[in-house]
Amino acid sequence: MPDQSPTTGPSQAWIVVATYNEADNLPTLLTGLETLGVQLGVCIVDDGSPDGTGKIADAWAARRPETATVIHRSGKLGYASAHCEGMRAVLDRGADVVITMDADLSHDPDVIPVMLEGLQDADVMVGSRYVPGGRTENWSMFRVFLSRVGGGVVTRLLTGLRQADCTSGFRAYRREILEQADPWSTRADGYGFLVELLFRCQRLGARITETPIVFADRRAGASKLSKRIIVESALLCFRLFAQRFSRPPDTYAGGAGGGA
Ligand SMILES: Nc1nc2c(ncn2[C@@H]2O[C@H](COP(=O)(O)OP(=O)(O)OP(=O)(O)O)[C@@H](O)[C@H]2O)c(=O)[nH]1
Ligand SMILES: [Mg+2]
Repeated sequence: MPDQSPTTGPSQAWIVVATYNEADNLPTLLTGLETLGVQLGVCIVDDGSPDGTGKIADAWAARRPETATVIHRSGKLGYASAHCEGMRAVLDRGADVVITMDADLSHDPDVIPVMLEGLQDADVMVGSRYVPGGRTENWSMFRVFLSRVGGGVVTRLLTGLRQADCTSGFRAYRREILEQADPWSTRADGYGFLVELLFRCQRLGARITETPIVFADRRAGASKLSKRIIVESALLCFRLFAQRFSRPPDTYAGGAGGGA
């Protein structure tokens, strides 16, 4: 049932943060969001983290009932479905902009005002590690290779995506494009979800802009990236390749770009 509590007021930008065992990181992230000086709603989707992340989120949100909400799920149900639930919840609360970011401090909240500004002329803003000014810090050679070749070159070749960073989870979407791209119908579980969502936005003709980010590797907690998620993402790219030629591009009334 949709949450009927009050919303954030005129700006109506909500952040969706998926968390699983981020107790060492979440307090720092929340402080960073609070000190931004931008009015934002925050929705945390926690999957019953054994380390107590959900309790930290509850205590923080209890002090801000109008601008924070926590969704508790019964167990680790996946990155993609956590984002889908969070997106649904904040749209139900009236969000006109939805921002997604990770809780592990890899995404710097200071980029959020830049993204909001960018949405004046775009439907989707991607926090990009691979445009001038962007970079990754302290990543292993394997992660750089996987991200730049698998998530970059190969993904772009197969899907027709035009962005330098197709797998960044730090993004801002206008409400209308998100609703039309329908993230809730994707089958991906891991970061393939991000590729599929961007693919749909591009096919809809959305204006997609990248802004540079410095992506710091997590210092605390464990990565949830698994072999299964990597394989899933690779297979998904082939499915999207087939879709490019088997289905006509959708169109988005608010967009100005072309299909994939
Ligand atoms: N609710 C929920 N959150 C998740 C799940 N898997 C990952 N997350 C969160 O999603 C965000 C990204 O996950 P990460 O583990 O950082 O994955 P990654 O960024 O690909 O990998 P590393 O940065 O190397 O750790 C973090 O905030 C995680 O806590 C999940 O199954 N459920
Ligand atoms: Mg991470």
